[in-house]
Amino acid sequence: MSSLKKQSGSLHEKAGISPPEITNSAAIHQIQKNRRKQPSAAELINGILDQNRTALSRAITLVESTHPEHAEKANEVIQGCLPHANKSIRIGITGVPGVGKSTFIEAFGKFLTALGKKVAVLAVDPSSSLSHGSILGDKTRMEELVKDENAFIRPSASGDTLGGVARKTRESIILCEAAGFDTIIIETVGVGQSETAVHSMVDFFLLLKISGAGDELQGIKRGIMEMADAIVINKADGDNIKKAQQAKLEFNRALHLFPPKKSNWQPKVTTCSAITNEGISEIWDTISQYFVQTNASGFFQEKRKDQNHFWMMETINEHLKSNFYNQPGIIGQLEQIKKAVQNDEISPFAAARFLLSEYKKQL
Ligand SMILES: Nc1nc2c(ncn2[C@@H]2O[C@H](COP(=O)(O)OP(=O)(O)O)[C@@H](O)[C@H]2O)c(=O)[nH]1
Ligand SMILES: [Mg+2]
Repeated sequence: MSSLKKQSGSLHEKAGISPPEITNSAAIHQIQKNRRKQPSAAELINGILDQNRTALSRAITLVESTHPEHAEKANEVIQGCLPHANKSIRIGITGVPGVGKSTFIEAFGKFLTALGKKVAVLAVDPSSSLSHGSILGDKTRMEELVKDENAFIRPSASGDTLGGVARKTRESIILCEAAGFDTIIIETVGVGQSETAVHSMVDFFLLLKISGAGDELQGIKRGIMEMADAIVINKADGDNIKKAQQAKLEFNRALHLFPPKKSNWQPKVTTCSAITNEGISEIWDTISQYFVQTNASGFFQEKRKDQNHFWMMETINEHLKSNFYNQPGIIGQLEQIKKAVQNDEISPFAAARFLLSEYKKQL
């Protein structure tokens, strides 16, 4: 750099030798080389179908990328994997922080790999953008599952809207299935709307609870109870066993008050301990029963079709919404129109119609 050459001082030890460049050209060269080495979509697809975990990880990173350039390649990879997907069962697990989700997934995951299953664990946690995914922080709780060659654990996509995180997770499910994982576990925290998003991408939805101070049903969102195909009362060990049994009775009673599900499945309540493994195999029995029943009735396939339809509509809605709000013509007028609505100068409907017509003009 010429500006540096002109400088004199202690940095110039020998005359005639130019100072090192501020940026290391060797490093740049290496980075460029690596970039060139980025696998093509076809290479990624082949890698995934060969059950290569590096290819799977890379493809998921591509799916999670917000870079517009990556979107096209990600689509190509997903499209190539799609014919090989769909051959798995997808289980959603939710519950408030501290209920034992990660510990449960470690125990349950190990149980499944011991049965010869290939288990992929993904997370939907839009609140984790700062901590880079709850599962990553929890990997210590999944110490053995992380090392298991029949398990694949991926922390949640970070820094996005719930819709964005959910889409990425759905696409990652396809990639994991194409890579030969037959059991997909999606973890989500029991806050916000993320349960609904997860419910609409899994076949079986499991709500994890712990027994509390007596009134078990207090504070539980009715909508979540209605979504659950099983309620599992965790930490049923030591002094907790009796309380857990009591909670089981209460939940069973409450569940019977709900109208029958479209699946005709009567949700089950069980207790377990993710620490002692007590009750883990019974949970798998319940899930297996569910699959036998819903496969026989045709509900299983029907639900997946509905979910595909739902996600197509969701993706369109998300896209249209962000497209609308990001139009320069809308950005410029939105605040002003909002104020006019607040001051009763224009009706909310007329305001909306006006903005939509402004939007159409720009298309
Ligand atoms: N006694 C007991 N403790 C448990 C059980 N499952 C989880 N824990 C403990 O509960 C705490 C929270 O567990 P964690 O898996 O991180 O919960 P998460 O936030 O839902 O993922 C940890 O200290 C676990 O060791 C269980 O079955 N029995
Ligand atoms: Mg956790």
